[in-house]
Parts: sequence; C-alpha cells; structure tokens
Amino acid sequence: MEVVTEAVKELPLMERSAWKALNTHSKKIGKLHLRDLFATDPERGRRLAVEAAGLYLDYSKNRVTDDTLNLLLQLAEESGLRARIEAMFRGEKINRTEKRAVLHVALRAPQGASIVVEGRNVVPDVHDVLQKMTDFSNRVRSGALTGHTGKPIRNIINIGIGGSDLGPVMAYEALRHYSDRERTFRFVSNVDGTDFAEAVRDLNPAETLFIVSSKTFTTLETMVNAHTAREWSLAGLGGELKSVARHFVAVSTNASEVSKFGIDPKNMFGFWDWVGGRYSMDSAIGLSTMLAIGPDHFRAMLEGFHAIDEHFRTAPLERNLPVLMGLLALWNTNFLGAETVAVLPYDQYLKRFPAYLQQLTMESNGKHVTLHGTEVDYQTGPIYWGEPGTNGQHSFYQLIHQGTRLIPCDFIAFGRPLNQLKHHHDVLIANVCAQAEALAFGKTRAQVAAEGTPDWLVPHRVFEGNRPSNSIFAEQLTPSTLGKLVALYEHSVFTQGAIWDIDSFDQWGVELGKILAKRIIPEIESPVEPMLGHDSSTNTLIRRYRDYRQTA
Ligand code: G6Q
Repeated sequence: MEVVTEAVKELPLMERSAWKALNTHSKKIGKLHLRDLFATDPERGRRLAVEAAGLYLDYSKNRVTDDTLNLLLQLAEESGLRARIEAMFRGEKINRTEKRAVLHVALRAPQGASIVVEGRNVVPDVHDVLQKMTDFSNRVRSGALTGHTGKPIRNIINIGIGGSDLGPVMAYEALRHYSDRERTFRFVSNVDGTDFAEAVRDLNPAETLFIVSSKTFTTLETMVNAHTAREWSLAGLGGELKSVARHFVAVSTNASEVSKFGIDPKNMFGFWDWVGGRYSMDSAIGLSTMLAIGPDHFRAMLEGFHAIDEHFRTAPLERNLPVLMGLLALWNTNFLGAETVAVLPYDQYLKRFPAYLQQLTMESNGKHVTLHGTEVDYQTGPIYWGEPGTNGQHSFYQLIHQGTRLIPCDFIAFGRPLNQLKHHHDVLIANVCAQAEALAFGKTRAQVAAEGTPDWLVPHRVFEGNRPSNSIFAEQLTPSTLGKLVALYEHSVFTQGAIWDIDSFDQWGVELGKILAKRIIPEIESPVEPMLGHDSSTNTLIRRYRDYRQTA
C-alpha cells in the first residue's frame, strides 16, 4: 500500500490559517495570567478536563482560552490529523522514510479484529505470538521449565538496548507490585561491562535465563552483551553447548541471525517490521514483563492500551485525551516558547517512566525536516525529562517555580495506593495538588509583603506563577492503567508529529555515531600505532585512551 498522500496536498504548517491565527492570538495570551483565567471562569477547573477509559486529564492550568483551544483544534483539522490517524490504523506505510506501516495498535487489538498489512490480517499472528509467550511464561513461572542441570529458573535477565530495553525496564518497575517476588529480574543494556558484571555477580548460571531482545539481532551493544552472557553461562555450566538452548531465548524479527548465535528458532519469539523499537514494549519484547507479572496481567495491560487506542481513533478531537495533550504540548512549544516538558509521576513505581518517555518522545519527534525532506522553520519535539515527585520537589522544582524558563509539567497521580502505609498517600497527593496550584497561581508581591516579609526579601519570595501543567489522575496503578498511560503518550506524540508534518517513526539520528564507533574500535584495539584520520580532537582522545589501555 502506498504512502499516505493527504499531507502532500496541504499548505506548509506556518501557512495554514489556524497557525497564523494562533500566532496572532499568542501575543494576547502572553499577557493573561492563570489567576485571571480562573477568576473570570469559576467553572474552568471542571470545564477544561476530560475523562476517558478511566484516565482523568485536567488541562485547565494551561495558558489557554476557549479561543486557543478552538484554534488548536482547527489546526489539527487543517493538518489532516484525522486522516493520519485513520491511515495508521489502516496499516498504511506512514513511516515514509523506512517505507513501513506503523502498527503498534495491532499488538493490542483483540482476537477477532482485522488489521491488514500487505494483504495479510496480522491480528492472528499477534495472538499466536502472545500464546507462545503465555505457554513459555507459564512453564517458567510454574517451575516446569528448568535449566540445564535441572534447577528451576530463578533469574531472568533481559539483554537489549533502546526500545528493546527501556520499555521492559519501565514496565517491570511500574508493575513490580504485581510481579513474581520469587524471581529476580535484571536488565542489561549498556555495552559498559559494568552493566553485565553487576547484573550477574550474585547469580548462579544454572538458575539464570537470558532473553536476548533485539529486533534486528545485529545491534552492537546487545550482541557484545549476548556473547558475554553466553560465555558466562557456558563457563558456569561445564561448557556444554546444549545448555544454551535451556538458558537463552531470543525476541527478534531476524530468525537467521538468532540461529547463527546458537539459539534454536523454536526458542525465538517473533515480531514484525511494523513495530518500531520504542513502540514495542507490548510485543514479544515484553516477554520479561509477562514472565514477571504473568500472562493475565500482561493481557490486562494490552486491554488498557487498546482502550486508549479506541478512544484516540473514535473520540471527537475536543474530547480526545491524546489529541488534547499533543495540541497543548505543541502550543507550549511553538507559541509560548517552552523548550521542555517535565513529566512528574507521583508514584514511586513509575520511577523509570520519564526515562521511557524520553525515548518515545524525543526519538520520535526530534526531527529537522518534514516528511517530504524540507527543512522545518518551527521547533519540533520538546525535551522530555523528569523524576518522581516528591523527590523532584527537593531538587529541580526551584527552577520550575522561580527560574527564568517556562517548563510545562505533566503531573501523574493515582487515587488508591498499592502500599497503604498510614497517611503517606494523603501526604503524597496533597503535594501533587499543591505543586500544580503553586505553579499556576504563585504568590504575589502583595501577598508576600502582607506576611510581614522585610522589603529586601520580598522579591526572592515572590512566585510569579502562570506556569502551565496537566494533571493526569487515575484510580490505581494497575497493568491496565499502565497500558493506558503509555498509549496516551504514544498518541500524543503522534498528534504532535502529524501537525509538524515529520516522520515520527524513523530514527536516522542514531546512525552516524554507530558508524563512527565501528570505525574507531579497530583503531583502539590495533596492536600497532594506527594511522588516524579524524580531527585533531578525536585523534588525541583516541591516542590518550590507547596510552591508558597500555598501562592498564
Ligand atoms: C527505537 C529504536 C532503537 C532500537 C534499538 C535496539 O525505536 O529503533 O532504540 O530499539 O537500537 O534495536 P534492536 O532491537 O534492533 O537491537
């Protein structure tokens, strides 16, 4: 099926009438304060909120009026957002530069659904792999599957990087409450030997299963780690090659490389080229997640994803959570000059969620040309970052409250805690509410002075306020809620990328460094002094490292 064409017909972004109107409008809005917006509309906090599939989004503390929202929605229409959404769900090759369909939504489509890629309904394939993962997980979790020496598998190590690591790590941490506490789960990604050494230092190879997760099965870091794991495992199991079959499985799209590595393709869990790495935590790349939380919880997570997929596909744009989040991020970036978005989960289990979102958002929308290769003349993807509250409050929130930059925040919180300890949760939620309130409304000079603050100290204690934030609340952090949250951000990223008219699904920016590293490895390892043809800085750094290496 050919690449969607609707974007071709459109005007460049900055020439669209809604964009131009937003530009003019933003000059007026720049002067409005959230204090006034709330004072003149007592219903604002209820009105500018929307709930879908159990996620509640309060976006009232953004610097927007009804006119702003209408113009943003108009921009979405003028940019053909609806057609783009449909094109994705129909399996069109919207990843233009890689000529691929983008169908992570098929990974969570229920049995019986039909999503056709190049004439083939892929949903039955998805469910076949899910069934294979389920059978395998049940065998490991019940103890039926043992290691080479007959001992049960107690340790599971996922080896992968980027999209083959960040999702599994995040999901494991996020859903640890639901995990099998009898087993140890670790994740090795970095080619820095420390990562592997620390992951295995207290483990028995006879009880350890490695999942080598790599879509391509050629990624340098993963292959170096996988070979080290193989040596470590063999060394602990008497060097018997047939032990590999019991201690290694692969998640990949590349069966021939998997078997070259020595893993029997029947121990391989497949996925497809229409699943992008950073959109793959709900594919077989989530095998470690399923082993940790069990197949039922994994399927509940998929149902959560699917609920938001359906909402994204069918809800009117003005009630559509991912669309609103995407439009607000775009408003803050392109019209209010924000450069980052802070994601602040008030839940310790979500401690790796900001790291996960960094890849999802920045690898997707960190692009400088449009789908058609022309240089953009507007900002694209903002920098996403964050830490769990309340820890961040005692660290970088100072800059958000009183610094000179505008940093929109996404606060995430849950109604019911998974660990009920005295009134911890009430204190936690009081903090998330207080932070959003303080950022929006601040504290005026008059308020500070009225507290008896000496004149010289007043400026230091003034909080300007007018700092935008979203608050995302849900009842409880469950596997289903996690699926919903991830899908919310996936589709918010999609919305932004569709309007910016960029390819949110390629990642050419990671290539150059990879190629250069491959060139430098032999120069570093050469037994004779190599001829170096880099710039003078790179040459000197390589020589310095060679000196360290010789004295090591
Ligand atoms: C994600 C990227 C990238 C990828 C890693 C690992 O969208 O494509 O982060 O996931 O480079 O790739 P492999 O799974 O092929 O090892």
